[in-house]
Amino acid sequence: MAPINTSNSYAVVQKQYSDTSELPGAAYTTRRDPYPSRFSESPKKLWLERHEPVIKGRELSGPLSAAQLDEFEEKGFLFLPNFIHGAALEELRQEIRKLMNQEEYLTRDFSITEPQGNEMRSLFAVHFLSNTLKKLSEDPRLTGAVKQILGGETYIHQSRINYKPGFAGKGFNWHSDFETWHAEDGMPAMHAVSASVIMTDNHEFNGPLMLVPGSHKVFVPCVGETPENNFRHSLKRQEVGVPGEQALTRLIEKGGIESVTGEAGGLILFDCNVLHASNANMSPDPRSNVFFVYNRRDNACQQPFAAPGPRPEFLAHHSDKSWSP
Ligand code: 6CS
Ligand code: FE
Repeated sequence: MAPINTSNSYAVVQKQYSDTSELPGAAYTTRRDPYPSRFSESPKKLWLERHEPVIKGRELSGPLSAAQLDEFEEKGFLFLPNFIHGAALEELRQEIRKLMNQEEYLTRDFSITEPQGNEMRSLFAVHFLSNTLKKLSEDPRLTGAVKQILGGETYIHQSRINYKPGFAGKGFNWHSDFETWHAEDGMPAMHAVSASVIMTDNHEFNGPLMLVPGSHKVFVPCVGETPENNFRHSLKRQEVGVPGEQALTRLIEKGGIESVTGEAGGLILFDCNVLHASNANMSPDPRSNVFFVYNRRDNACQQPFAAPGPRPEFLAHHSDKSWSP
């Protein structure tokens, strides 16, 4: 295995939340962090190497072909058009409409409204709110693909519906999900994958997902300490955990930017560390998708690596614990 980077330039500027942990066992008090982030000043290196392989279950049989696994390994994502269609798609779209129209969710912390406005932007923990979505998250075509990628048993770390209403839906800044899950949720290593089923057509103008192919192969430490209760702000507009422009520029020079456009019912599988973002919805057509994040069971979250305290469970589920509103 490649050596862990312990460069002093990182150690001095990163607040060692882990060192102040009062937890018994003290496993966290001396833990080294291979993926340090949330620095108070710019780290010397633009990125660090990734330690985990991207594809860990190549030998397992499953729905993904060798060529699809190669593409995922190389680019950090894969689009499978027409994953759901016909009556099944219509049933899901109705279920999502029903969930997004639940008035009583609007005032709850697991529903996130637009930065300016009252429209629901994200609804979390949806596999616990809806049996239909739980069933979708257990679809053998999904769990089979996830197993080929991660190579072991998984649980759902996070689930959500994202919704960008026509004209009003705002975008998401560039980020790696793993950077947040590691810093704020204590996810130790890169053994997670996101599955996003697009529930509306995604086109150039309604704010489709944009990704930087190949960016998942490195870890970009970010500048900016994590404020207390950062999630209250970051889910509306992420400001910490956003890579610097120099790193972004270099990675985009190498890999470019790809947006995923396609018809409702398509599936995007993406690595937990691939850099991604999306623009505001400038069209009349709403854009929505449902996300499940699968994390390998042996990679269960610990104490956060770079945040004052853990986030609420609706953002970071425990492997063997159910959740209810
Ligand atoms: O906070 C999270 O878990 C997810 N949401 C945002 C806006 N960024 C990081 C991660 O994708
Ligand atoms: Fe994300």
